[in-house]
Amino acid sequence: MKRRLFLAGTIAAASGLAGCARVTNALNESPFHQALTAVERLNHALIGTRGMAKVYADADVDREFRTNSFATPSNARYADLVREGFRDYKLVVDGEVDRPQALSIAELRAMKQLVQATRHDCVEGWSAIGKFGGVPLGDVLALAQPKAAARYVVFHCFDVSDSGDPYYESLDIVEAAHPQTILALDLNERPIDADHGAPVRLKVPTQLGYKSAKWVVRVELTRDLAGLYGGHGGYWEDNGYEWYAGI
Ligand SMILES: Nc1nc2c(c(=O)[nH]1)N[C@H]1C(S)=C(S)[C@@H](COP(=O)(O)O)O[C@H]1N2
Ligand SMILES: [Mo]
Repeated sequence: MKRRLFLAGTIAAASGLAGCARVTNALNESPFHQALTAVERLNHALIGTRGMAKVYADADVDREFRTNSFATPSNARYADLVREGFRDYKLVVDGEVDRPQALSIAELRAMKQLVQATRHDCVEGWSAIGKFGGVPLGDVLALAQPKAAARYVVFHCFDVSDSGDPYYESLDIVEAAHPQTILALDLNERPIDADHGAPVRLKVPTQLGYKSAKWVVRVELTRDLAGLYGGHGGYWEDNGYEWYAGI
C-alpha cells in the first residue's frame, strides 16, 4: 500500500495534477484497487488509529522545514489578520456539536499544549522533521461536544487552488482524537509563520502530509463527506488521492 501511495505521488509530481487525476481515477476503477481499498479499511480498523508516530529528539529536527502547498493566502481577510498579529482570528468549531466554539489564539494557547518533534512525509517524496506545538484536537472537540451522529471532522482553510477551489481536509472522529493529532500553533518553538500555515494548522503525524491542513479557519463536524465540494473529503482526495493516508 505504501508503494502504491508512493507511486501515486511520484506520478503526481512527474505529470502534474491533471495527469495524476487521470491515472488515479483509472486506478480507482480497477478491481485491484477496490480490493486494496477493502484491506485499507481493515488496516485502519486494526492499527491505523492505535499506532503512534515516532517522536524524534531535538537534535534530529530540521532547521529549515520546507514549504509545499498552494500559495500563502493573500486575500484581504487573511492579510488583515496577519497585520494585526491574528488578534481577531477565531477558530470556529461547529456542525454536529452541542456547543459550537469560536476560539481565539489566546484561548487555544491557554489550553494544555503538546510539543513533539515528528516527521512530515509528503507524497511527492520528501520528509522533514519539525517540532510542532499546539493543542490536541481531541481536547478542542471535547469542548465542542460532538453529537452522537458526528463521524467526520472537516478542516476548512483560507487558501484556494489556482482554479479557485478551496483547500480542505477531513479525518474521521477517531483519527481526529488520536493523541498526537494537534492543532499546531508553533513550529520549532516559534509561532507558525504565514508560509507554514499561521496561525493554526493541523498536524497529523500518523498520516501523509496532505492531511495536515494549513491555515485552518473552521473545524466542522459532519455525518458524512458527500455534501462537501467534490465529496471525497479533501481537495487532493477530490483529485484522486486516497482519503485514508495512514503511514
Ligand atoms: N491549506 C493547505 N494545507 C496544506 C496544503 C495546501 O496546499 N493548503 N498542502 C499540503 C501538503 S501536500 C503538504 S506536504 C504540507 C506541507 O506543509 P509545509 O508547507 O509546512 O511543509 O501541507 C499540506 N497542507
Ligand atoms: Mo505534500
